[in-house]
Amino acid sequence: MNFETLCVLGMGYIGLPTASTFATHGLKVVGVDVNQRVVDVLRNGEVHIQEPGLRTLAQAAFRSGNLRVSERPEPADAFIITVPTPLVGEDGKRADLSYVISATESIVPHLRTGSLVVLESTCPPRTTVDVVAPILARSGLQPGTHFHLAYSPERVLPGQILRELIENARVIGGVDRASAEAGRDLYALFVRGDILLTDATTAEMVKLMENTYRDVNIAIANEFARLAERFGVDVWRAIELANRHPRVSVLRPGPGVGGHCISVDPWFLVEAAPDLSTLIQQARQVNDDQPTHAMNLVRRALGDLAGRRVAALGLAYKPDVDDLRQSPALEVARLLAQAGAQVRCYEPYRREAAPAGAEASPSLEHALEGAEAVVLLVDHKVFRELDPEHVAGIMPGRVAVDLRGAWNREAWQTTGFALHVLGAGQSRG
Ligand code: SAJ
Repeated sequence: MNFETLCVLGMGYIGLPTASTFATHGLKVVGVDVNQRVVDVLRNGEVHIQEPGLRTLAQAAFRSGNLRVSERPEPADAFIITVPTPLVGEDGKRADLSYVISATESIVPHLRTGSLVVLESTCPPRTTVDVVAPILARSGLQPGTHFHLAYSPERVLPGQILRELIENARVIGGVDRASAEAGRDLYALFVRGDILLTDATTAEMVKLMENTYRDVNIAIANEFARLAERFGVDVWRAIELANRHPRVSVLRPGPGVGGHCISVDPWFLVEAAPDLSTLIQQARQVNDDQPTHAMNLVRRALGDLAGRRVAALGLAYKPDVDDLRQSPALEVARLLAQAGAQVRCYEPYRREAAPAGAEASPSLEHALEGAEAVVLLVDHKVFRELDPEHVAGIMPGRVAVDLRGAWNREAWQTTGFALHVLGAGQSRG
């Protein structure tokens, strides 16, 4: 199939890079967002998302004349839906499909015979066939008969989106074979990784399996860390040794799992089939409990938290990003403050950020001033390379807690710090 025009609905973390990449590969693209502020920012040639290389790419796309933004969709050969599917509900664990539904509805008047519609938003299994297809059929055209309909998950890692968008293997699931092939023809414009065709529901499940697999594997690493603390074993060394087995690859323990993907997506499977997903639910529970475990580690290191001055380094959900969504680091800092500690947070990518009850520090030095303990919450590069001598020159206390297994133990200990590392049990011989 040949494509000349494309309409991308949702100019977020995925939609904007996707629209820009198609535009720089020759398609005439309209990027649609219902948020007027987003449209205004983009119309001014700026971007509202922090992602390496994105500003340059988007500006090149605008300059080429191939990318425009609009508040509403327009007729096009293909439509890609990249809107959020947040968790809602009383327990906060149910997928909110309202953005997917309204984006789909907004396409209906513009559908033509031979159009292609691709859903990229992460959704519970069967959303493409049970939710999207019936809405599009209101046009009088039938998916698979008059137009093509497919699901294709994005799989890019925040921080490396532009490269992974092009290089990663791409799964495209059609409601019929012709739909999958039409999707392949579209993404082949820029994807250099393999393009793998399947049906729509399999493609939805693949996405959820990928992130659930990672969540469950991080949960077991976190549980290993707790067990190691009990048995007087250093989990970091134990993992290193276990990973020398040719078929074992244990992930890294830490203060929990955050971000808008891995801590969210497993719930889409749980919601769809709670009776069949006990392991997935348990893993979520382990990872959600991990900030409390981390807070207790700091409590043990200091003896008591009430009134104690703590410097918390990093709030982002993972290293070297500015994203605080569902961040376990933020939660640990909040729990420390709630337990009575006087917490100063320093997040180099978001200097104004601090959870309720804690103070935001504009600099590392400000956070360390007067601190009795320093806690490494996120292993940003600047923190991994922190010189304990420099730290010791500023803070009066000599307690350090490493929740990421990132600091050189000898260096910190020889500087006089009592270093407590998550998962490193005190050896009893
Ligand atoms: N984490 C650990 N230990 C580890 C690895 C990660 O505690 O060994 C924590 C991180 O600190 C972070 C969380 O897990 O809080 C998630 O980070 P991540 O880097 O594993 O993943 P995300 O959420 O940034 O991106 C994931 C990716 N999925 C997989 O690697 C299977 C990405 O490819 C997906 O596109 C993205 O989710 C998404 O949008 O779904």
